[in-house]
Amino acid sequence: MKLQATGSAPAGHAEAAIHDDFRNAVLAGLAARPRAIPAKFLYDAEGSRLFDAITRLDDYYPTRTELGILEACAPEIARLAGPGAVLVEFGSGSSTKIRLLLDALEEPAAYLPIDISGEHLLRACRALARDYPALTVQPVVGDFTRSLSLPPLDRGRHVLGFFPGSTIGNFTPEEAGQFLGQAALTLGPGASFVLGVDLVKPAHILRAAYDDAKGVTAAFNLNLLRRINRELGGTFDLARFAHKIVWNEALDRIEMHLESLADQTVSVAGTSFAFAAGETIHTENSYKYRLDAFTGLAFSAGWRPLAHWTDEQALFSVHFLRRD
Ligand code: SAH
Ligand code: AVI
Repeated sequence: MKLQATGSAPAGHAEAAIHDDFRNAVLAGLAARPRAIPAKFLYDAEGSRLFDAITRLDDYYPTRTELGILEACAPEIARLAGPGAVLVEFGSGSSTKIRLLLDALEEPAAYLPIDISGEHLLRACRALARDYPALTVQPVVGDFTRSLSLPPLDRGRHVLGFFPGSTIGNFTPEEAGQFLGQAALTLGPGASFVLGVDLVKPAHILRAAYDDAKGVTAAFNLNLLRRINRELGGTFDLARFAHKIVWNEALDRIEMHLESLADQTVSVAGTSFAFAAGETIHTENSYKYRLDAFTGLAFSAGWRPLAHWTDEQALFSVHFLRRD
């Protein structure tokens, strides 16, 4: 097993930085109008577990659809990437999808998964290192929207970035463009980048996926309040907030909110926040793209779109980009 404890910063240091960022974002986000907390904070250990449960729901089409596309296009990705590649994954979660690429690629050299959910990341990497004993696995606990110190990439090898799950859809298009530009710098000249991007589709499919019949997405959203209570001394009563989704057709995005069910006052880290009944905290955007809009965005950020694949119903897409 070659699981290397890396990231130039020790994991404890990264966790402390994430905690400070969480505190500042929650206090600022609850004071703002409209109230909003960045979606990256949905992922503590329990949030990652609940997200995994979402991916197994019949209502949540993105995971199984993307896995189907990746299974079909993995040989082509392997051909485009060539042998001995170094893989860098953004928001790797349980590191499930990377297995399809690892199985198809010729002698991948190393795997650097980056995730903000540290405990979950390290557990996933232990399992992966057991199953791929020849692979060097170097987990990096951190926030990929901040400047990250990655272990040095072997520039003699082809670098292949991987950003599946349509996590890029949790950025605004402007932020997505900035992320793609930054990733081009991080991955370096000649690098390739494989991304999963969810597509615009009829509203009823989206509503079922983000307000599933079993209530798992509701639990995922409400877990943010439980995290605030535990980590920031919050006093949220989870029974007095409800999961709410909005399909914002003008902006092609699903919004997740937590709606106050009553007039109430909540305290976080010693600061009080008054909520009126019906007022919401905006907790996530999930943008859906049209194919040409996404390839245009990637091109503007310095990437050449070389190929893309979709499923038969055009629910989801996988893109292969290259930079000069
Ligand atoms: N790639 C997996 C998981 C997607 S869920 C899949 O396709 O199924 C989104 C993942 O990105 C979570 O594991 C979450 O912890 C991570 N994540 C979200 N925002 C992040 C950020 N700013 N920095 C690092 N990781 C982040
Ligand atoms: C990780 N991300 C792309 C998921 C999505 O679909 O936007 C997170 C999620 N939110 C609710 N369900 C799943």
